[in-house]
Amino acid sequence: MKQFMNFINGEFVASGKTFENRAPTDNSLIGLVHEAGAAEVDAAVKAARAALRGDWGRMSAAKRTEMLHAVADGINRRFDDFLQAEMADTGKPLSLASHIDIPRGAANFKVFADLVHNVPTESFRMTTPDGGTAVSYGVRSPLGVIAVVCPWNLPLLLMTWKVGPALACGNTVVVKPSEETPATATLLGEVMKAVGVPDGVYNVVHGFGPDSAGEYLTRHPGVSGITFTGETRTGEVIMTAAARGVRPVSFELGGKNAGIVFADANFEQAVAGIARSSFENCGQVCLGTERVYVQRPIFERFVQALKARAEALVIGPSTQPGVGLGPLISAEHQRKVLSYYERARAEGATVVTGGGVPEMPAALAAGHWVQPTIWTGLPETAAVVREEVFGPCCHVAPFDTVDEVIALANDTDYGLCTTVWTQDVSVANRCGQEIDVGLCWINSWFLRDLRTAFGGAKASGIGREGGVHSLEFYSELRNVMVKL
Ligand code: NAD
Ligand code: 6OD
Repeated sequence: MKQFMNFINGEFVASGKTFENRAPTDNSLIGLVHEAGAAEVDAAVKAARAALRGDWGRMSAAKRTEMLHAVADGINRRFDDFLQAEMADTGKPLSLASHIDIPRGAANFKVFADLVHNVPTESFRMTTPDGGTAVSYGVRSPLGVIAVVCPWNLPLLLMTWKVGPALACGNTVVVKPSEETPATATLLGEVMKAVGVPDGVYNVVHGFGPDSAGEYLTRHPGVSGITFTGETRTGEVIMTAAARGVRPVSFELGGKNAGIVFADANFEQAVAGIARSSFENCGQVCLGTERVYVQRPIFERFVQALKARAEALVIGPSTQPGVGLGPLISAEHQRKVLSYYERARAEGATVVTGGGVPEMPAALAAGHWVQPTIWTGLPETAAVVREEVFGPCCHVAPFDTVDEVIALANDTDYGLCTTVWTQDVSVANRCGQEIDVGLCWINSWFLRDLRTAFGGAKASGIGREGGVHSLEFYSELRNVMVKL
């Protein structure tokens, strides 16, 4: 039986308490996860703190960069192991995991390792009151021990997106992967060890949130800062924990993102783009589109074309040829998504396609499958138009004017992202500047440049990561004033 152990101070550590890790595809048992209790979390934080004072703390920035490149190369060397582990834990299609999750998992180390060398700090020269001169300059130092609390939808990508810059800035980390997806964070421990990252720099504690590793870690006084990706209401709880000791937080939270298609858009590209943003990763992407607004002249045609795309998606396990839609992560999440499917119907939706569970072969019947689903005809007050479902579904509504659609897009507590499809540069830029989100994609979706700011407005997050913004969170900027 496969065992997913905690990784503390360079060693894999068992605990007296385990829980099952099951495959979303068929509910088969993948292995047992060793849940970290308060003692294991304390040991991990202490190891991380000690490492700050050890070889890692004394390491030159150049050597650290070399080491993080070696970590990326180590992931790439074991690409297939990471791929298999991610596919087993999530059930996502091989095409997705092999093109996005694992390559980005490696790239996150290289990009930030290189970036730290290319970001300047400020320097000022001034005349002092006695007529002399002083020069001041900034230096960045690590924040300390960073708690990295992760979700299950893009496990390696989202974890390394934070671990990469945290380590590049000289911090040490304690990672709490989602209880649903323990595998790739554990595997990364093996890579860290193999390439010689000093013990205690990268630690992993497994478990749940409340009364488990997540709570013990975020409450631990030895943690200097918390970076979290997950649900908005979990963010609220973690923020309370962070208040003790006034620890900084960086939060990437939920969304209810609008996709907007103007009548002048390249029709085929817009349909393909919205199909991707609504259904990719079985709709379990925080950046996904669950509210689609289409300009009236092309509304009916668009709905029919999106329906055709949804119905053409091959539903199945990761390695089945041509598969485009995997299962949801868990039975609990499947129940949640199906309850929204029910609610949409009860609130009067026209179900354009989907709305239930697909028929699957007997071997996969215990998996957490749902049909890609499109609704029309709901008021803006309907639950599936207001609340994050996190499933392969969207509501499509018509609109007439730019003012109207910007107001519709902004009528939400969330503010993560939007995807806008138009050929009109002025309209595109109005949307980019007037929709209250952290990220606006024009004629594209999930197109990433890791040097740019990433994060959400309103209830979708606190702070920005990416490029220099990551360095700002993961380091303390000190000012040194020299009287000459
Ligand atoms: P979640 O909030 O349930 O869990 C995320 C992590 O927090 C898990 O590791 C969990 O164990 C831990 N956790 C839960 N309660 C905790 C507590 N009280 N204290 C400490 N840790 C706790 O989220 P999820 O279901 O894993 O992920 C889906 C959610 O994440 C969606 O809302 C999605 O929009 C969001 N998300 C946002 C982004 C983004 O970039 N904005 C990216 C991915 C996912
Ligand atoms: O691409 C990224 O860096 C990122 N943070 C993606 C988030 C996806 C959410 O599900």
